This record gives sequence, structure tokens and C-alpha cells, in this order.
Amino acid sequence: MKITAASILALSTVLAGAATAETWDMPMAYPASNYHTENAQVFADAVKACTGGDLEIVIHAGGSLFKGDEIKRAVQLGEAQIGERLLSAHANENPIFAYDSVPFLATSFEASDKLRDAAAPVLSKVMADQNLTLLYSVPWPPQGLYFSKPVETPEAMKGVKFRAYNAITARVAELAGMVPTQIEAADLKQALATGVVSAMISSGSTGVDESVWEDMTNFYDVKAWLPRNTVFVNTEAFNGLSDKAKACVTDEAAKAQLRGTQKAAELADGFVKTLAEHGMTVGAPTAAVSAKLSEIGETMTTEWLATTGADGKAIIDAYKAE
Ligand code: PCA
Repeated sequence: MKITAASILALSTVLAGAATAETWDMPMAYPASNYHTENAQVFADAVKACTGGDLEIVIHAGGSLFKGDEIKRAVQLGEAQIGERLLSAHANENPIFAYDSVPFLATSFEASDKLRDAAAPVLSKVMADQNLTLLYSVPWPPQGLYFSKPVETPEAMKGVKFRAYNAITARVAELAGMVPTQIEAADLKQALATGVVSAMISSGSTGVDESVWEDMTNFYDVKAWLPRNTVFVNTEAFNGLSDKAKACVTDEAAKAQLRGTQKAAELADGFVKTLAEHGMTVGAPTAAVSAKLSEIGETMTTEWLATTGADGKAIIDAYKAE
């Protein structure tokens, strides 16, 4: 082969391209078919296209690379570059992470967006101190109570074994006289099947993902709050990107937040319908249970404000001012 200036140039362009192309692992805890995961896949594809293939994000769904409770730490340490996590499950590190799970504070998709915006400055700062750059978050549909029997009085909740997904859900259970155990969604089916738990608070989305009608009978649509899955990137990994790639990531993150939120709102009612179609009794809680839950909500709001101090107050003030 004749070596020409043009072929050297072509070869060096290919090598330079190869040298800058980067692959990021993105662990996620929920199933590949869940709308959060599908949305992240659209995000990953868009980032790849936007960077002309320079940045490829590989999604690992269902806790296959890191389990839900390992994802945040893995990204902080750079064992994965980017990840998605139910941040409220880390409220034991900093109670600010549970801003989205304060009972009855924000109970609609619209209110949930307002709360997210109100919390963003404080949350970004807390995350930056942990080597994490906040990219986007998408809500779960409103949280309802699942039981394996009809629960029409507060007394009926006493002693029930309850699946918690964060400290807030554990506290709701405790205040209602139930017995909480923290279990990742990926382990939920087995915990239900083996009788480790028989109740939980979650959305219709997770109820459908895990076909919980096989083990539970009643869904009370109490709309207690809309927790979020939050996507974040290891700050050094982000800073190592070219300006163009950085812009691709942040622009596509903004689009993913909007798209995911719209999808959640669009799907919410259908999930609850699906529960009913599979034989679950679906409806509002009784007045007596509602009153108990409101009382629990007030206690927990006071507790959250006491533990979060000025940061928590700043979020609530900004939320109420919007
Ligand atoms: N599903 C997730 C968190 C909130 C939700 O609706 C879960 O149950 O793990």
C-alpha cells in the first residue's frame, strides 16, 4: 500500500477518535421494562448520537451490575461513572435525600415538579460534596398502600410485616404499628412469596412490575407522595468530558427529566387499572385510616424539618413560595 499524506491523516483521525471515545456504565435498580429504565435508554442513545459516538452509556438494569443500595456509592467511588438511584433510600446519610418523601407535602405530578425545583439547589450542593453531579430525576406515580387483607381501621395495620424502601417508609410503618423491613424492589417478589412481608407502600408501577397481585389483595390509593429516581454522574468523570460532550449530557438530561415525568403521569392511572384487572381491590382508604395517615404525616413532617434544619426549611419555603 502506498503511504500518502492523506492516508496518514485518515489513520490519525481514526486513532484520535478511538482515543476520545469513552464508555460509561450506568447501573440501575429497576427492571429493563420499567419506564425509568426505558427513559434512561433513550437518554443514553441520544447522548451517543449527540457526541458522534464519543460517549457511550451502557445501561445495566435490575440491579445486575450493582444492587440498588450499592449504586450511589459505586458512582461516588468511580466504580461506575453514572447511575440511577432512589435517593431517598440514603436519608440515613443526609435526611435531605428524603425531600421527595415527606408524607402529603407534594401529592400530584405538578406539585412534585415544584418540589423538585425548590430542592434542586440544596440537593445539588449536598451531592457535589459527595463527588456527584446531579443530572435529572423522574417521579414514581403517587404512593399507595398495599395489603394482603382489607384494612379498614388503623387497628388492622398493627403487627403487619411491611416492606420499606427507605427510612421514611419504615417510619410510616412504625407509627402505624407495623413491622418494617427494608427490601429492594428486585427482591420484593421473593419476600412476598416467602411471607417475609405482606404489605408495602409503593406506586402502581412497582405493583405491576412485580405482579404483586399474586400475593396481595388490596391497594389503597392514598397518594402519600411521589418519590423520585435520580440520575447522577461521578463528578470527575463528568469534568473529564469535552465541553461538547458535557453539553450533550446536560441537554439530554433536561430532556429526559421532562420526557420521564410526562411518561409517569401518562401511565399512572393505567397501572392502578392493571392491578384491578388482576383481581386486586382498588380504592380510597376509609376515613379512619385516612385520619391516622394524616396524623402520621404531620408527625413525620415535623421530624423531617427538625433533622434537616436550615436546608429543609429552605426547600419548604421555596416550594411554598412558587
Ligand atoms: N417504586 C419504587 C420506589 C417507589 C415506587 O413507586 C419501589 O417500590 O422500590
